[in-house]
Amino acid sequence: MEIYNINDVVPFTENKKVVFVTGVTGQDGSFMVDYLLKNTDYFIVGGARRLSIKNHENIRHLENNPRFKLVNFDLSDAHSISKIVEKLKPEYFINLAAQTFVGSSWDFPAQTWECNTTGIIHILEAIRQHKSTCRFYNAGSSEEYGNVVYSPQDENHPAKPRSPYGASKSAARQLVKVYRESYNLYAVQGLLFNHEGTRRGEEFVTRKITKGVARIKKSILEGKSFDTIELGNVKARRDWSDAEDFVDGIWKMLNQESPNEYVLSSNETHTIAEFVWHSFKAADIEGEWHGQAESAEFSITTKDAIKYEPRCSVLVKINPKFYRPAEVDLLLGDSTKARNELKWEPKTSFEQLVDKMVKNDLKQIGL
Ligand code: NDP
Ligand code: GDR
Repeated sequence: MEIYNINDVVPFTENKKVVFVTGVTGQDGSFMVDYLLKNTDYFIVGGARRLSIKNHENIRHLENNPRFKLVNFDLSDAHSISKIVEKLKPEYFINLAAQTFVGSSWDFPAQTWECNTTGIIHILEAIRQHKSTCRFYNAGSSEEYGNVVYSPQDENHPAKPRSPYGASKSAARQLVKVYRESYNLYAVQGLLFNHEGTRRGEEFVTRKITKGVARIKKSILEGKSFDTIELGNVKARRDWSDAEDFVDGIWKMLNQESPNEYVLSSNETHTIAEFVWHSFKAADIEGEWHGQAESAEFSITTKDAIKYEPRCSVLVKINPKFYRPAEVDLLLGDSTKARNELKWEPKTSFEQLVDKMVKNDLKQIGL
């Protein structure tokens, strides 16, 4: 899909009310664009980086949509962000772009901060200067709770981040609040717990598992041996929901009488080990965990197991290279405030989410 320069996109938006969404090549950004095209009449401009190899998989279906255009956007460039707001004068600016991978944030702490924190200053300044009535959403994260002091975590839980990523989101939340209070901007940062789906990046643990399950299922059906899935800490607990449910919550946050902070979560927590079990189950492969810590393994228990060589009975094993320098052991959200005030609630259960992701990955490899 063509990525326009800002001056070239302006003629498409003349006399139209615009929503500007960033991170549209990613999971949430692409689902947000779909949601807005379906539920509103706005013209949507998506922000994307020009890369040498295009990664437009999640937005390919929007190629010929007359209400959607892509513009060059990078969180690290204050000048271009300012120009985008000045020229588009959007009604809403929804920032879903970020350095999103917690694991990488130890390898690239400064770049993580530049995108996730300094980048937010660039956006807030652009809005303040060029369109102060523009409603701004920034994607916040339960990672800011980190080393939790109580469960479940609500909007009042203190920030105790455990990664450069968590720290960058926590600082951004303070900046959004400061600009909201100093300049009377409608600027909100949601506190979103993990959300997944068919467009989830392949490095995140849920998609890594569901893709691995599909690959193994295919090998089993073809009678071939397969490589075991390798994971890090499978005891960590996460509060997982469906990303498609969350974009509705974000839009509701942006359309209240006054701006406020909200947690979005399923209010359930599950270990990575449970996610593994449910994923294989969704592909009709039954297995069980045995062993402890680095020797833990998940192996086939179905009657079919006897058909395979012993080396093919292990489906998942632990590889310490996936451990993080510091771990967030437990996340469990309390989204009561959003459920009461926004009249929002997730529609997809944990089991339905796992099933949907596995079925999607099976379909992608022709099963
Ligand atoms: P993804 O990793 O799927 O997408 C991230 C997007 O950000 C991609 O489109 C990526 O573009 C873009 N991006 C990265 N760096 C830059 C940059 N310097 N300039 C412009 N664009 C950039 O993330 P999600 O959709 O899962 O997350 C959306 C937001 O929500 C993020 O802020 C994330 O931190 C936050 N969040 C996500 C949660 C989740 O569970 N999914 C939970 C809580 C918060 P490219 O394709 O070019 O790399
Ligand atoms: P998270 O998601 O760090 O919660 O951040 P991720 O899926 O990367 O990790 C979740 C948990 O799984 C453990 N884990 C592994 N993780 C990955 N990626 N790969 C593995 O092999 C593996 N094995 C075990 C991790 O240690 C961790 O405990 C996501 C992102 O979407 C953030 O942008 C967002 O802010 C938070 O969710 C809320």
